[in-house]
Amino acid sequence: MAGNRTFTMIKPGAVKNGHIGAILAHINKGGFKIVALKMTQLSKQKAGEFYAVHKERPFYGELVDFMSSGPIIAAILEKDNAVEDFRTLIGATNPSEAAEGTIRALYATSIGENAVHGSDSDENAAIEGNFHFAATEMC
Ligand code: 3AN
Repeated sequence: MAGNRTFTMIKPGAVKNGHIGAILAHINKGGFKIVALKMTQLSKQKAGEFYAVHKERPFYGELVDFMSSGPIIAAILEKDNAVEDFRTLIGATNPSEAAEGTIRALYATSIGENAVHGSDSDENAAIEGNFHFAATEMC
């Protein structure tokens, strides 16, 4: 159903720092149901494709290098108003501007290494979910 799913990644920094369990618990406590989940590592090429929309931005190379630097957790989440509510749960892109108690305020170390990704529209949530998961991997 449109509007009730979003896509997230727990980024390499948060995985490396041991925050997978705490972040998944935070997501569940926020009312999201996990309907697809995997641990994987993006190649540079795949990370570049995922963030192609940012190709012209000055941080693109750094972003691709970071996102392919170690394992990530990819997940599809379900809740009414999923995209907007998840962006509220994770907080602002820059952790120094993220509201208290949000995932980025708690677990991000910088604007580049900001703990989690959250889709910015229903359309991108579907594209990003399909980028990482086959239909048989989604419940
Ligand atoms: P969000 O992830 O909050 O939607 P976007 O789409 O503007 O933010 O940026 C995508 C990713 O690019 C961010 N999650 C972050 O990792 C990285 N990024 C954004 N702005 C910067 C920046 N000024 N310097 C370094 N990395 C950045």
